[in-house]
Amino acid sequence: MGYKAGFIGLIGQPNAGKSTLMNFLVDEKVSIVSSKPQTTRRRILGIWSTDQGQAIFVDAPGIIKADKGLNGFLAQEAEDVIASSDVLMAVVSVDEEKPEDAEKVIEMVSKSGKPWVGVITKTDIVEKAHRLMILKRMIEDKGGKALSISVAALKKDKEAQEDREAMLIEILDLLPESPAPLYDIDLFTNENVREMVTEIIREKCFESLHHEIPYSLAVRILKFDEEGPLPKIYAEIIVSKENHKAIVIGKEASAIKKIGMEARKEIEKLMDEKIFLDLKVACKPEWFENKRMMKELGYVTKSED
Ligand SMILES: Nc1nc2c(ncn2[C@@H]2O[C@H](COP(=O)(O)OP(=O)(O)OP(=O)(O)O)[C@@H](O)[C@H]2O)c(=O)[nH]1
Ligand SMILES: [Mg+2]
Repeated sequence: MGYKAGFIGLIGQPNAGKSTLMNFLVDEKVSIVSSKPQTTRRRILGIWSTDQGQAIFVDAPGIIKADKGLNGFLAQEAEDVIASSDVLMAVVSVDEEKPEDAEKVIEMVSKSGKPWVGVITKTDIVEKAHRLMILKRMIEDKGGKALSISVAALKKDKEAQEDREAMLIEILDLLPESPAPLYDIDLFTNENVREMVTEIIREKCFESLHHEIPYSLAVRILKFDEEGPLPKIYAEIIVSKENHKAIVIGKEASAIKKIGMEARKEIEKLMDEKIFLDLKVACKPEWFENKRMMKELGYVTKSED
């Protein structure tokens, strides 16, 4: 087998475990994860390189139907990932609310005409274990190979590592031949530190805030000052309604302090040094209806770029 390289799109319903799976496969925290659906907002690349080839995973937002605003962007982004990948992974969870939703994903991926595999996630949820066989059959009925991943996606034991390697080799085999790697083999993502910091802050907001707030919130870096021994990062949490500001800040600033502390710890891990993080909250009414704001926040599809 010659050297292989290409893009593998992860396609699934919101919350199916796509980002968790990609992080597990590339063995790095590249894409943010939360217990709420619609966490991932734009494609994030996770890169795995070996002597035999390079697998570039494309984590996409979950499949949703919408044509405008932020949701319209999410729907378009997932579609673009299907169109631009070499290989697809239909990611279906045993924990899906409606099993028909898994079928929709499998149908969509199999209809693409591209090589694909089905990956069944969350198989550690014992009360849903009976779904494993149903999903496996759904995948095989559409001509796909069914792979499953348990809590493996969250664990680092030997068995999980073996599952991981087996899955990677299976995927590499489906990729096109390539004369050379497509990205530097030392990279595990194409995201820069600034983008990763923005996403880490957004992840902490997703877990700490409830109802509609995380869905109408965005984060941007105002200043990234790397001079001196303690890098200083000034970021802004953008909400769409004035009354959301007080909620994000919390009583005696308790909510924003918690978000800031959790984000700082993770950013320090990423940058491998102590940092100073300053978070502000600003209201930009209906920012997701504003093309310029959407572009500034990175929510712009390739075709609009
Ligand atoms: N029990 C269990 N939970 C999992 C597993 N994989 C992911 N999860 C959890 O499922 C939730 C959603 O995971 P994500 O990886 O964010 O899902 P996603 O498909 O990327 O979601 P969106 O970005 O919103 O489309 C998180 O709370 C994860 O911790 C698994 O194998 N077992
Ligand atoms: Mg995700």
